[in-house]
Amino acid sequence: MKLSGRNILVVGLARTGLAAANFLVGKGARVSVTDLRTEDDLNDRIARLQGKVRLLLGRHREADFTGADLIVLSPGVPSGIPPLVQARERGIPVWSEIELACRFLKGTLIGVTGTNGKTTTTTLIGEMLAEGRRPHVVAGNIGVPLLEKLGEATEETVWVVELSSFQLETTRTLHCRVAIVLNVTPDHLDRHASFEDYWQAKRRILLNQEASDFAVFNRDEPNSRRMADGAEARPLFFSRLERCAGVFSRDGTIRIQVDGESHQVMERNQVRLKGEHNLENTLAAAAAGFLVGVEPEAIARACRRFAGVEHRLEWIRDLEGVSFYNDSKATNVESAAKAMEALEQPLVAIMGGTNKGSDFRVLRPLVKRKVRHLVLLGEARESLLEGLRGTAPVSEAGGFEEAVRQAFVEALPGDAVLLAPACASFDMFRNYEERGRVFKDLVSQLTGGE
Ligand code: UMA
Repeated sequence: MKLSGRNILVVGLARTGLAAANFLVGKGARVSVTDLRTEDDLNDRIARLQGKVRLLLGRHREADFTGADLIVLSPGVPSGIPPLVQARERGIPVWSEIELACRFLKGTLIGVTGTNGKTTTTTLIGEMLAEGRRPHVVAGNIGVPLLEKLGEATEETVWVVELSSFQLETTRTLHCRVAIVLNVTPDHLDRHASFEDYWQAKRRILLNQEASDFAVFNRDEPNSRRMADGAEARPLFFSRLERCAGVFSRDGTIRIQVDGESHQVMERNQVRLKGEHNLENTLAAAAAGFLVGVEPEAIARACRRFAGVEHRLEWIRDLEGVSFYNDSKATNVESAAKAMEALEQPLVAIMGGTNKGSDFRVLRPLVKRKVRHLVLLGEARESLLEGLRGTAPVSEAGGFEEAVRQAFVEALPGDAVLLAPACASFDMFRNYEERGRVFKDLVSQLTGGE
């Protein structure tokens, strides 16, 4: 599609919208941006717009949508809002920023999706490519819009792109050389009509793949595994439980087995990341690295070195024998459970935020087994209280400062205080990153003797 002179509406002016608007201006399009937030709220973003952009702020007007030749949607904007429905009914294409980028992308694409572990896996693949001295770009849902990075790529570039269901929903021409589906468990059910709908959105990562491409699934997780049925690409698997065609961990060793090639990559206990879920992420990353030609030695070096990413089981400090961990990225029940499982110590868990339609009762056995004390806060406080009643002693906090103080008071030497909200952050923060940073600051300020 020729963009020059076209009337293009960008919906949402945060990271994605800003990158999309600037890219489109550069292509000579006539760009408008609409956002529910007002000019005052968006000052810093507006200042970073390069060139002439029409601002339609404070609300979404149907006429702005139906008058466009193309709409580029930020992932945080639900694709079912009425003006978008109207526009679609009139045949106006609605694209994600990923879709727009795919049309200009040079190089090899590794796509990573799944409910949990995407960012860790994406980052680790990047580390493997760095160890293998391959030119690469890490982008996508990880926080870096693809469009921002297009200029850096050549035919040699390997793109490692984290893809969310929201991004995949409005993507059509994506073509991954290697597609990875880590796991699919209930999440974002406030946005997707049903779990099946969410699963179908995730499955779009396989779009346009051919028999010479690869699709990598989690053999140990049924919703990922069943995606292999009907995949056009070569299906491969990763497993921490059994031997399989792909990458697996057995007898304390991580191995690759593809097309009769067999490599012993490393000892399992040399992987620096903690937790079984991170072993899965490591195996998936190793599969991707290997399939684009990174040597097993380079894969192993990256796994020995990689200490994880911010806001995922991030150790902050020890104080009076209590360890503090930030897992602000645990925005759903499943990821909160994984964080709790990964730590060996008894836990004081801080939970709460915006509920995304989760059923907290599934956490009951785990909380009962691992959590000494629960500190609840935010909008989801009541639902959490209801869902976890009787599993552990509970205190409620009015805000994060109080929550951190209460958690420290309740913790005994040898315990870990873990922020694993199982909720989104939007009731109190702009995003999970901000929540994590506030938590870390508060923890750093604790002085002991409390
Ligand atoms: N807005 C509207 N109309 C609406 C709703 C929102 O105008 O109906 C506006 C808001 O006022 C705001 C803007 O849209 O100004 C927000 O857009 P956005 O939420 O898409 O924000 P971005 O900064 O562009 O971030 C998005 C992803 N956000 C979401 O998917 C919610 C980021 O993923 C991603 O890193 C970034 O693009 C770059 O690709 C974050 C995330 O939470 C990390 N992702 C979810 C997850 O991982 O679970 C999917």
